[in-house]
Amino acid sequence: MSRGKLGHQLLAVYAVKWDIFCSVVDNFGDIGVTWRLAKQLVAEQDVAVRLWVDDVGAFARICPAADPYADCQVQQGVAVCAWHAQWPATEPGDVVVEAFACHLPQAYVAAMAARERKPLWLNLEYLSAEDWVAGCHGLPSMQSNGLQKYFFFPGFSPDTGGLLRESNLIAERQGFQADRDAGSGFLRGLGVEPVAGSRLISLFAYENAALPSWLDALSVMQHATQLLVPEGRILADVQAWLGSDALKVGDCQVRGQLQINVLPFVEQSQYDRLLWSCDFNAVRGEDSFLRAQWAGRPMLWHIYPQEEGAHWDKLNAFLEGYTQGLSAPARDALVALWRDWNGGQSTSKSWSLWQENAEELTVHAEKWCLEQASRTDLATALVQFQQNWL
Ligand code: TRH
Repeated sequence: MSRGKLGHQLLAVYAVKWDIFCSVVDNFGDIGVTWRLAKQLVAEQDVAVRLWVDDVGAFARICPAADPYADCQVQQGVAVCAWHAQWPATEPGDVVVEAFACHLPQAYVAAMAARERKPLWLNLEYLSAEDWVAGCHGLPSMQSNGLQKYFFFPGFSPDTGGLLRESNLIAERQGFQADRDAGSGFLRGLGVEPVAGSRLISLFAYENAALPSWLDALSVMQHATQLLVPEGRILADVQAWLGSDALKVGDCQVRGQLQINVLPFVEQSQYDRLLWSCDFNAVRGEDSFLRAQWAGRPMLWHIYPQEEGAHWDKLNAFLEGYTQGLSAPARDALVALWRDWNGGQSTSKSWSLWQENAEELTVHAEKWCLEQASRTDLATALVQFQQNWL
């Protein structure tokens, strides 16, 4: 069925129709965030959503049930449509979300302006803990065509748009973690046999010069570690450290106290479960970074590197908020480890300091999660914004 047709049919029965536009810059963060938002809006807010994505192949990696070649398909109640350069005539939704300042098709903007009742146009920005975010959240951006466009900033403080979090997420995660067999059963389903008594760590990161020092440290620690590495960019570095042949899904290698298992790249909700199953998660980008916080377990963030080192401000701003309430030694250990990891420096000293403060940092991770989860979530905040705008 054609893109427009299926999308329109799905949208026809709902009162409020949303169009979300996603341009995949690279990797999976852009589609990861917009797909979560689209699913949640449909499941919890009773609106119709069309998700336009310019790389359906990237979408199909995080949602393997999807057809990477389909022009339009319905997945979990969301009409997911291929956003081709050749734009078809399309009736715009009531709310239009351009994710991460992607540029909407000109013909679509013209159709928005031609509507009798103009749509609400929102630019959903990247997540940042920087101070200026609260001041910019909700600001209008003047348009010459009579349309109203606003900046919508996710964030960690109550004066921002909040964080993506499904309403039952924390209860579901806590139930999973309280069930002793849930995590091991889940890992077996991925082809990994959990090693009794080992600490479980997941590793999702960009190429990282700090990795060898961390693996060195893990391999000689008193406590055994099982490191779970989904297929991805960091695998080549792991392989180089092992000095092994090309790693593939299902591989398992042991060096001293460290066992490394290579996992498949899994469906997005399964990735959440992987994070819930582990004692410590190394994550990256935006979406896995947030999901590691919802896992309530300590984490290590590999921030997406930006030109001229702009990401350091973002990293420091998050550290400033996240470390509130920690003792000075625990805060210093965490900050040192995150800076070493992101700077590609040896983590041998900072990891050992981190270990000394592991207990406090573990308790703190759950506390931070619950504190953030007490705020209005992003999807609800978007809907409230739209209702107040009417
Ligand atoms: O993939 P990322 O690095 O994404 C990005 C993009 O590079 C983007 O352009 C950039 O601006 C942004 O980071 C900051 O990391 P992220 O955001 O964590 O997205 C990964 C997604 O992949 C997330 O939704 C989780 C999902 N995922 C799975 O679904 N299965 C898996 O097995 C794994 C490892 C991840």
